[in-house]
This record gives sequence, C-alpha cells and structure tokens, in this order.
Amino acid sequence: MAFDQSNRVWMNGKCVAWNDATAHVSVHALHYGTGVFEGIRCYETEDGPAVFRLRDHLNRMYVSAAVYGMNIPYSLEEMEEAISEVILRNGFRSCYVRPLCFYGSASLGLDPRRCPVEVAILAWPWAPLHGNESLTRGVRVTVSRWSKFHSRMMPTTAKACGQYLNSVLAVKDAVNDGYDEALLLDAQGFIAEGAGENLFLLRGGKLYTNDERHSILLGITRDSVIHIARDLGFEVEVGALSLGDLLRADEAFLTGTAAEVTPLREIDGTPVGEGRPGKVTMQIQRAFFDITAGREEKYRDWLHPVCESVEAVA
Ligand code: PPE
Repeated sequence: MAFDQSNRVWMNGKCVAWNDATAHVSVHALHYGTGVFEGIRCYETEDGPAVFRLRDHLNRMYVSAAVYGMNIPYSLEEMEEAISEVILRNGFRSCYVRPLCFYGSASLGLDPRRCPVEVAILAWPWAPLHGNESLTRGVRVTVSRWSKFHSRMMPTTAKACGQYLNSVLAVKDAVNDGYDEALLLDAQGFIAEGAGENLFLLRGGKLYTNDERHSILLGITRDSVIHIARDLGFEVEVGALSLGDLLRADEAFLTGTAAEVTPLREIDGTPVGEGRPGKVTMQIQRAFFDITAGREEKYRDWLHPVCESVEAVA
C-alpha cells in the first residue's frame, strides 16, 4: 500500500490535497456500509498511462448504485475525466484507482435518501494484491468457514461497501492461519469466489469458471481472461465448480483488478496440479500483461489513454 505517494484526491468535483479529502463520522456509509465502489488499474504503456477497461468498470459502478437506489451526481463522462485528472495530478504512470460513491451526512436511520451522495476518487501505486512474488510463485488459499452470502440476500453482482464484511471475515481467518487468501463456497457448497477475486481451473486442457448463479461478482478481469483464453484457442466452460473439481485440477488461478492473474498453488495443504504455477496460467498471465501494456493492437479498445480526456491540468 503506498498512500504516502498519493498527494491528490478527487472529491465532490475537484482535486484536493490528500489530507483535505475527509468525511464526518456521521456519514451514513460509515454506519451502514451504504456506498458503492470500483477498483480499476492504470497501466504504463508506450503512449503514456492508460486505464484498463475504464468504461466497463464505471458502468458496473452505476449499476451497483442503481441497485441501492443511489443517484451518482456526475455523468459517466465526468467520472472518466475525473479519473484521468487524479492520475495526472498525482503524476502516476501506473496506479490503482478507487472511485467511491457513498451516502453522506444528514440523518441516520436505515433509509439513506435524505443524505447527499458524495463521490471520491483515490489513486495510489498498488503492487499485485498478494505481493509481486505471488504472480510468479502462486498463492496458497484456504476454504473459508464463512459462506459467500447468497445473491438473494444481497446482489453479489453489485460492488457495494457493506457487502465486503463477508470477505473481511474470510480474509481475517485465512491470514491468521497463514494463508494468502480465502476461497468462499456458496450457499449450496459449490465454489463461489475468492474474497476479492474470481476463480479459474484448468483440467484436460480446458478452462472452467463459474458465474453469477454461484453468488459471484462478475469480474472484469474474469471477462478479459475468458476473451483472452478463447483467443489463444482454449475452450472455456462456464458452470458450477465444486471443491472436488478444484482438487482434481491441473492448474488454477485467481483473477481480479488488484490480484491481476494470480496462480493458485495450494489449497488447504493440497497442491494444485504440481504445486506450482501452471503453463497455461502463465501463458494467460503473459497475454494479459501484454494487453495492459498496450502491446496488443487487437485489444487497444480496452485501454483508455489518460491524457486524451483531460483538457487542462496545471
Ligand atoms: N470478486 C470479488 C468479491 C471482488 O472484490 C473482485 C474485485 C473480483 C471478484 C474481481 O473483479 P474485477 O476486479 O472486476 O476483475 N476486487 C477488488 C477489490 C480488492 C480489494 O482487496 O480491495 C479489486 O480487485 O480491485
């Protein structure tokens, strides 16, 4: 985490100093988790910094907000511009971007509608979620005793603040027990997802992942990997994944904006495949990083150049 390298935050319409981007302890979101957010990465390319699948992330944020009846007081284009601005003003060539829309201060009680919607965008350099080494060595996961909440309890396809308490519980236990990450099962006992990532398996040369029927967030990295893998000639099947499937897999990996494409090498002491990052996993990871670095013409649409949209930045 490198907050100390971030000087500016975009908040409610302007770029302010990091220390001035504050909220009162009475804000609704602090009490009830009533906010929605995104996690987005900006990558360094030959043509300058570029944000990966920015539109898709912002679209998901507006959908998350709509689910909770929240009106974001800025248009998608304004948010795009604001994200470019905060990256440029911080002078970052690559970074993680965290837009957050939350109910502010007016009254408490569960109905948030009297509270203003506040919008902040943080940007800071963030290494891969489980550390640089995790991308080449893989991570060890444990199956959590906490289930992923069912999509009838809360919409798992929305990325909302309070929903993450479920992941926080799972990660706390996993880290206490010496694992890198927690894997959560759904209410039926099938695999849902990692605390902050989706899961892919490889068996017999074919890739498998699940979908929203198993209470997952539909990851944008997941969608990217499905495209990339099919492009590389792999068959990708979307359906239920059991723990048995994972234990029998030749390879497995996690996908997410923060985790990128992270090989999974062990689950509760049992090696996945040969217990080290698999060949196909690494092939997909390489392809993913070629795309994010702007080296793949075909996928240039996935990159939003940072300079393009900001008119005047001092
Ligand atoms: N599932 C969950 C529960 C999740 O939080 C993420 C992203 C994903 C899947 C993958 O989604 P996508 O980023 O669109 O591919 N988790 C974000 C927050 C992680 C955190 O620790 O904070 C992220 O990766 O930015």
